[in-house]
Amino acid sequence: MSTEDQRQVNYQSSSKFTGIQLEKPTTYAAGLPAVKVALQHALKEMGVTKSTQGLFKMNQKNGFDCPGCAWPDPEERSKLGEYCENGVKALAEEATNKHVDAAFFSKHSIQDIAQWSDYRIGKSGRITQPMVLKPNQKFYEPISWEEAFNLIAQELHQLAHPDEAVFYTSGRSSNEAAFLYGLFSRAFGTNNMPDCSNMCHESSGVALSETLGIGKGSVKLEDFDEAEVVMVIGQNPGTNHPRMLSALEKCKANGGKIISINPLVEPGLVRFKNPQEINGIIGHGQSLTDYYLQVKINQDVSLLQAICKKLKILQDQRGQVFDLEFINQYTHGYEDLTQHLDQLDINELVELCGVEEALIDDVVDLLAQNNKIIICWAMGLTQHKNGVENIKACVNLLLLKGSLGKPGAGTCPVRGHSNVQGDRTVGIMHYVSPHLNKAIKQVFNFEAPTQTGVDVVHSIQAMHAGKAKVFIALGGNFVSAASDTIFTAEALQKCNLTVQISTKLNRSHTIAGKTALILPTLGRSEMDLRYGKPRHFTVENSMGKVHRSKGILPPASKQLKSEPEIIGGIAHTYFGKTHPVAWDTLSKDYDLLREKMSETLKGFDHINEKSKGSGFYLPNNVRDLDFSMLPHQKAQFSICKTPNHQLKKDEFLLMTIRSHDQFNTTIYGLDDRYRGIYNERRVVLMNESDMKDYELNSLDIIDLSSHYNNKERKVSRFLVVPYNIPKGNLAAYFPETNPLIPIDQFADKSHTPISKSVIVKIKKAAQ
Ligand SMILES: Nc1nc2c(c(=O)[nH]1)N[C@H]1C(S)=C(S)[C@@H](COP(=O)(O)OP(=O)(O)OC[C@H]3O[C@@H](n4cnc5c(=O)[nH]c(N)nc54)[C@H](O)[C@@H]3O)O[C@H]1N2
Ligand SMILES: Nc1nc2c(c(=O)[nH]1)N[C@H]1C(S)=C(S)[C@@H](COP(=O)(O)OP(=O)(O)OC[C@H]3O[C@@H](n4cnc5c(=O)[nH]c(N)nc54)[C@H](O)[C@@H]3O)O[C@H]1N2
Ligand code: SF4
Ligand SMILES: [Mo]
Repeated sequence: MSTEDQRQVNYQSSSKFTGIQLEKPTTYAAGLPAVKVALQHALKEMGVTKSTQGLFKMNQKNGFDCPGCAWPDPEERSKLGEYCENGVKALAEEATNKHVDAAFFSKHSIQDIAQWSDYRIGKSGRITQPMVLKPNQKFYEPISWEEAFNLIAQELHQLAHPDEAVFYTSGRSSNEAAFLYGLFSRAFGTNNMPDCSNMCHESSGVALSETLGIGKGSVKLEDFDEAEVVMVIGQNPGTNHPRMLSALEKCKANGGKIISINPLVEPGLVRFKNPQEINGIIGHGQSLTDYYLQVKINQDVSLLQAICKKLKILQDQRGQVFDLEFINQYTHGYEDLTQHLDQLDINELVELCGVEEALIDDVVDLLAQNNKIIICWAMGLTQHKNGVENIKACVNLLLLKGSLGKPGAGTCPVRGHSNVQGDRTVGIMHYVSPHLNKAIKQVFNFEAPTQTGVDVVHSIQAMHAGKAKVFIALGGNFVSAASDTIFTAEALQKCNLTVQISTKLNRSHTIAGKTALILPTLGRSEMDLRYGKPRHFTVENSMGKVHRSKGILPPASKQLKSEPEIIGGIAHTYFGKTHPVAWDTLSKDYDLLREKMSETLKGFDHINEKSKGSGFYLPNNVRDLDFSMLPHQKAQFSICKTPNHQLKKDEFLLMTIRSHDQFNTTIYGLDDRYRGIYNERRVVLMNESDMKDYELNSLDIIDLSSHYNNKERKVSRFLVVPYNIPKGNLAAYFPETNPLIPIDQFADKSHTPISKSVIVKIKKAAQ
């Protein structure tokens, strides 16, 4: 039997239904149900002692950073616990008592595991020892760390060129691990460092760099206390950044107003019952959104243009609407933008975005009167063909209002993974940073490569074409997270070697290269000991603050290594003792590693000292209104193209989103509680009038297909759920629908897959 036959596995989640129940969407987020569900998850996965220990230290100054999202911690931490329901789920998932060991792998072949749902795969538990899948084998076997490092070094030595290796990073790695990993990739000779942010906030990074000179947001958490208006665009914080609701609550209490822009009315944006306060649990909670604009998928630019055009009309009539002083002093391109706004047809914009004009007028009045404005956004803006322009349209509005570089105002791209921003700061990127290369030469005495590397989509294409042959992943679940699942799986299977440095079992462990390794690592919450003493590392939150994190729970197994130790082990074995970088020492002595980081990276000086307590902010030019690094030494207005999807009669725009019970490809449970969908993930949310047109009833079974460049991609058997979503739009969960997203459909400039606007057709299936 050939390798291909032996290794034939399922690339997708199981298509079995799990017993759906529908209820009305809830009218608020959190409250008592959130506390109940969080406790259930904690006790089920970790037991009483570990739950108590873990939750007591999560997000506390002397504890560990929540492994969930990147939302920052307030200066004063709540004594009732500084975490949310989904933070508890993230911890429970990581600190689970369930383990995947050699006995597990000898019982289940990769074909067996691949038949399971993502939920079942993930719930198998923590991986406890290094495992290898040898060529033509179906079962992983134990391997020693030394043998594993030798195997990797051997495969890397065999490559004809360093660009035949790919070093992927997911955003949960510490600054220390990511720095060392980036250093190794560069010492090895390649910038092939695709990163989960390529699928995530890359569009934000590109747009903000081009317009404001820094790829990060400008606001601090305290700015929410002072903001007069907060706009939440393309983001579902009730599920994905739950403690952001406390910041919105506080903003409201101080008289601020909230505008939400989203095709779905997300309950978490409507009302919040703060579970950290008694009133939140027993009372009615705080209403959040004042103006809910139910925009059509990918029509945010039309809506923002309509808003800016109407503001411009008011400015022309009565002045005092735009901050002309700010515009004169700090911006470039105002004339071009206003000319462009004048040319746009307001009726067309209103029609395209699908929002009632009277509501737009109310929002315009509010924005005209205030200038402390924060705009928050996430995947609803970044994951489109025009993802970069979506964000530039937000920046235009902030620049017109002078809402940057002052308290209560600014940009707030809300990051996903808990250290995705830090990973980029410390050097995980596929493009060349001349400054970093120069610093590496000075500090480590080697020449870093000057050739641009591949990002996620281009690394997949390179592996598929046989141009890249070794794939190493520092965390993540590449096959399920990337677009075009089948193509991505084929790409990985063509590799000579795939290496997954992981905490938990996931689908990517079943999609193996000719040889595959699983290298198990410590999680955030676990004690990282050296000579019996606990070590800490550092992370950066969504607002650019770097602070310490120290795990306190007993590790899932004695055989686990920390991420820096694994990277150091690979590098030391590959380079030997004579290399200018002391890989072995650096990977074990984090203080020394941090000293090297402070010599190499901007803003990291004295990091060992400064990261204590609540940490320190990295430099941010927007906060200082310094745009000297931009071509005109000023912040840049942008002309954005109005999106106009010319859909055929039988086509829909599909957005692939998260349910309340998942963290990316990790499925915590089967309920999307706020949206009222229980015990099922294979659903498509659909407008009732579209259902009528297609003669579909609630819970009818449909197949979905996409047709790009004459290729049909298909996913089968999804249940129709009637939902309040604009006509012509659909929503379904990721990663089940990733096979529909073509590998070559991504955002201009940022290359982020178009996960939120996939053109699809639907077809009724056998019931
Ligand atoms: N519990 C939990 N927390 C998480 C994650 C998780 O999976 N689970 N993932 C983490 C990661 S990596 C990330 S990046 C973030 C993701 O956080 P989000 O971006 O909030 O996640 P999504 O579910 O992708 O939701 C996107 C939102 O955008 C809306 N949307 C879709 N298309 C459009 C559009 O065209 N215009 C507008 N205005 N809105 C649109 C959707 O209706 C949805 O409300 O969350 C992080 N936190
Ligand atoms: N269709 C569609 N696709 C999407 C998205 C979408 O909205 N729609 N969102 C995209 C986004 S925003 C993102 S960020 C990507 C996410 O892409 P990834 O980051 O690749 O995926 P995750 O599901 O977060 O990875 C989970 C795995 O990481 C491992 N892990 C967890 N913690 C640790 C740790 O501390 N160390 C190590 N080494 N491993 C760990 C575990 O083994 C776990 O199974 O997916 C993208 N894909
Ligand atoms: S908001 Fe994010 S970081 Fe904070 S506890 Fe919840 S999941 Fe963790
Ligand atoms: Mo993300």
